Amino acid sequence: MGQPTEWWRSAVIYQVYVRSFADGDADGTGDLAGVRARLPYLAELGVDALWFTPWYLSPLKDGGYDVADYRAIDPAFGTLAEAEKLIAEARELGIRTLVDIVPNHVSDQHPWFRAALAAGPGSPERELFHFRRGRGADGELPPNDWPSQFVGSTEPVWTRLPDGDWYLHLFTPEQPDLNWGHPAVRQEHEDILRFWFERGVAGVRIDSAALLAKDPALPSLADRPDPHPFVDRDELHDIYRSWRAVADEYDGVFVGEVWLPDTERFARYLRPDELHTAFNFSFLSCPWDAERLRTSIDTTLAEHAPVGAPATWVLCNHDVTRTVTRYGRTDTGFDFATKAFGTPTDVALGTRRARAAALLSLALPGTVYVYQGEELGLPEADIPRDRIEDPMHFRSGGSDPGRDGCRVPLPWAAEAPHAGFGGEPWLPQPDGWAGYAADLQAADPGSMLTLYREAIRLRPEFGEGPLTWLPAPDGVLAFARAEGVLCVVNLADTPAELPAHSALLLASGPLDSAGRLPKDVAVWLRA
Ligand code: TEU
Repeated sequence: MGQPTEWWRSAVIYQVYVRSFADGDADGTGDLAGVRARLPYLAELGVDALWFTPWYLSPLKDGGYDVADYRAIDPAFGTLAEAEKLIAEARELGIRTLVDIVPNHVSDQHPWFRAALAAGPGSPERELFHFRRGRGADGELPPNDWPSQFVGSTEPVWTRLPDGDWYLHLFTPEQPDLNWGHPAVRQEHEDILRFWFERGVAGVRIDSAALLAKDPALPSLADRPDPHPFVDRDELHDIYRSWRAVADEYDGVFVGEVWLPDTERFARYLRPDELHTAFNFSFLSCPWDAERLRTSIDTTLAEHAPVGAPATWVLCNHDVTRTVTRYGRTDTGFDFATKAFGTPTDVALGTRRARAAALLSLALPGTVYVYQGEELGLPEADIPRDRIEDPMHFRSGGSDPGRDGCRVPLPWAAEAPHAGFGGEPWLPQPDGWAGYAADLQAADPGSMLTLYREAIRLRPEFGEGPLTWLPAPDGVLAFARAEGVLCVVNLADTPAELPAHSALLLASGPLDSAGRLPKDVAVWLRA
């Protein structure tokens, strides 16, 4: 027998967007009390860990990705003592906790930024950020031409202060970028990591992980600087090596939010002394197409193998269009650049495909992420324009619908007010939302929730072994894992014969009358 496998190499990790998960005090905002009350639900779902999007003190200008104090819980969500209880209670149920660290920027209400504003141009306080004089005769032009990292945003990444200095913010003006060339910034983040590891968290998700390091000259992109002045810079690897040393003291793990098209560059973050894992956005963005999915799976496995890191499989998160809606469209891929209001979708078709995609992703070797509500098959909600809060919408000049449609408070109980979420939800729940309620689905053997529960329960049958593709007709994905368990997904127009098997373990939908696998259905079989 070899060493027991490290838990994070084959885990199911559930993403909790606290604000919309469950509202314990009925004020319309989800909170830690709500999560604690629902821990039995999460245990029954069978997940190994929870990733909490930022729960720290924040003005919530970007859903908490604008942190004012990393060592305090936002009062809307609860207290630090409650977070500690939650971490301990989850652990008693066998569920680990990951927190979300946002190292690229802080809130403009963070004490460091307030001090920098007060201290004025040229002060040491301003060296913790990127303050510069502007271009032009009177410094009236921004220091460079960098584009916003909210894709589709037409807004500048520089804001000018009355004292004439400009400051850099790759996201909103309320999220000033930190200067990672400054030793105090590095020291502070290592302390923050320790603070949370000391409180029992098992891991950390790293927000915008490939963006923090900047070329100190802040050159304009028009001058074609090489390397890129703020994406994927080599200095990052040194930062993550020192973070890894901290994590290793606590057996902690990292998952990086690394959006990089270059697979070789991506894999560099996963070297043995850097991040344990990173999100697989190629799989998330991939259209519902057999060849494209197969290529994405093969590329993913091939890029991870040399560095010995497990792959992750992600279908959605708090930034992207919900799977059920996306898979029901003509264009089933995800791309920030093509998001638009009113894109038609066939939710029944999308749901059928999302069920098959759940079985596909849960059969693959590596770690799977489930975003809250994915297990309920929630569609993307249409948010009335006057209720949209997401800055991505406003910074696109109103053309991008933003990300609120995947952040609507969850339906828990069909008969309760606000579908059992709690108080009047901070984002409106669309008509019919109660029909997706967890209590209805728990009692329905054909529901998405039941499918997820069964799939997560059966997933260990696949073991830890590698994936082997089996011969299959065009449009059919069929693979075996070393333990002799098979996954077959039919994306072709015609029904497919099942390979020889001794048992059918799970199916995302019924087989046809001849026992064949219909279009957009997946099965797990024992060989
Ligand atoms: O998202 C990061 C993000 O939006 C960018 O990495 C972007 O996706 C990329 O540049 C596209 O090419 C994270 C959070 O998940 C998101 O909710 C926050 O709004 C954002 O960071 C800012 O903290």
